[in-house]
Amino acid sequence: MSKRIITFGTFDVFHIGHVNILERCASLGDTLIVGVSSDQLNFSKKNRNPIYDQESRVKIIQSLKFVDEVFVEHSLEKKREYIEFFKADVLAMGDDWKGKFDEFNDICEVVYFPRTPSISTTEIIEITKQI
Ligand code: C2G
Repeated sequence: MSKRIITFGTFDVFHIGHVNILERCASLGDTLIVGVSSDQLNFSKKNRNPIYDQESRVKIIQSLKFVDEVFVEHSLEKKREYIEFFKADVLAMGDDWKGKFDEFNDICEVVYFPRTPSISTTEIIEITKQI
């Protein structure tokens, strides 16, 4: 049976850390489904608007060869519904979320990958501001 992997993220100012996590997620199974945070959800999480709007972020993620399905994540509270709706066998995230999604291991396997060191959207924004 084909194995379905789901992951979530904002993926703003797309960078190598994002490529690495999505590649690792895809390596766990056959189909990779990615929930991209809506602009509104990003604002509620980070108290700022993303640099790239949700339409652009979705389009970037859709263009990756190891991504199969993309949807907009509207609410952090709906993770269980998303996992069930997309029939995911595995939920995979970077380890900055370690432990945060363990409650879903009754309906799927939960995997955390090490973050790519020394790069983040916030850091890129800070560096760019200084130039
Ligand atoms: N990531 C990574 N290495 C980095 C930066 C990010 O592995 N250097 C991973 C994160 O761990 C996450 C994914 O890339 O799994 C997306 O990161 P963000 O865009 O920062 O996503 P975030 O805002 O944390 O949203 O429902 C969960 C949230 O929506 C996740």
